[in-house]
Amino acid sequence: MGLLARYAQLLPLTAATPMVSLEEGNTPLIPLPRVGRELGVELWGKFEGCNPSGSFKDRGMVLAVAKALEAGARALVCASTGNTSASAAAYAAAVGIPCFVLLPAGKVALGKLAQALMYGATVIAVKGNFDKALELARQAADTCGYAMVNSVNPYRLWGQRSGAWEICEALKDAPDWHAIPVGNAGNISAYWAGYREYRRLEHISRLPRMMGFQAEGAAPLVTNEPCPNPETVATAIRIGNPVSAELARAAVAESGGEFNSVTDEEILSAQRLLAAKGGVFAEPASCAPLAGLCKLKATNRLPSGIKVVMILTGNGLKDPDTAMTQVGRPVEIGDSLDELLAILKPGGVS
Ligand code: AN7
Repeated sequence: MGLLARYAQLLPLTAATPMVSLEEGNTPLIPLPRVGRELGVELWGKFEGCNPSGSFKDRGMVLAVAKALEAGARALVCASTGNTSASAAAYAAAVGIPCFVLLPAGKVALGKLAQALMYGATVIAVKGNFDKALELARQAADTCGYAMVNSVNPYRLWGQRSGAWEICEALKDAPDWHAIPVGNAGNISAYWAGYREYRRLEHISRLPRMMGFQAEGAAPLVTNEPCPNPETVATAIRIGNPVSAELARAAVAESGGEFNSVTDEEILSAQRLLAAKGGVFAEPASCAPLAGLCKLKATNRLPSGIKVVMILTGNGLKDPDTAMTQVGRPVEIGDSLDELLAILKPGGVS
């Protein structure tokens, strides 16, 4: 069952809202005992890479597209660092309306670009960063009367609250820490709203600390000023002027959380750790929280024994280029058993 049906009572649906669905949501909350042991905490990863377009964006997009159809929209427009465009293009294809996506030229991971093109969106590469593309997309949506499906669209964040509801249902309460990557700052705000709502409904007994992690080269919420030229290997969060900055600051302040930044090197090393000791392949942006936890642990700022949920926002398969820069090549052999056995014996290959 998709999110609109599953959470109909908690979402702003009317009799006229079409029940759009790609069977999004209901993603696994994966225990990560080997990684957790290293950090001295009880650790889970909410693997949003299992959504139909491979990222958390589907949670909000399904509602935004349903409401756009309800309002009679003829086309969708968005700017994106990649995942929003893949999600918008997927739902546009499923419901049969055109989709226009604006991407920062040359700065979108290959898998995401392939998705938007395969789903049939019109893909427009803008000479400029995401923040510039977003400004253009907003103006274009206004001018053409098309539905704007970036997170400035309130239905996006509303749908994304569902991630918090699922975590609370799985753990029977909120975790101690909620660790999440922050780019345009919508998701952290949506999760906080979701947790607060479940607390108000008395489905949970407490609220988590909201721990937001940014890449050092694109960390406006850590430095407290817009970053004019954001740069990071985690292209999904290469954003200098977050639209939901105020909501995100409130979430962190009200929850007693923090914003922290991590270097690209720390992000990539966390990506390998998560894959090699967790069995979960998440894209670089999604690994900023784990990089941050490692750093907090190293500086004695990670309380031991707490329950930590990381939001693994996107699938690692979206950015094979970045992954391949970090790993070795396959071991090549001829076709003989001897060559194979030389490799298979313990210690045969480093
Ligand atoms: C994998 O697709 O902004 O803080 O245009 O793709 O809610 O922006 C993506 C953001 C984290 C940051 N992880 O979430 C876009 C876009 C992944 C992402 C974020 C994004 P927000």
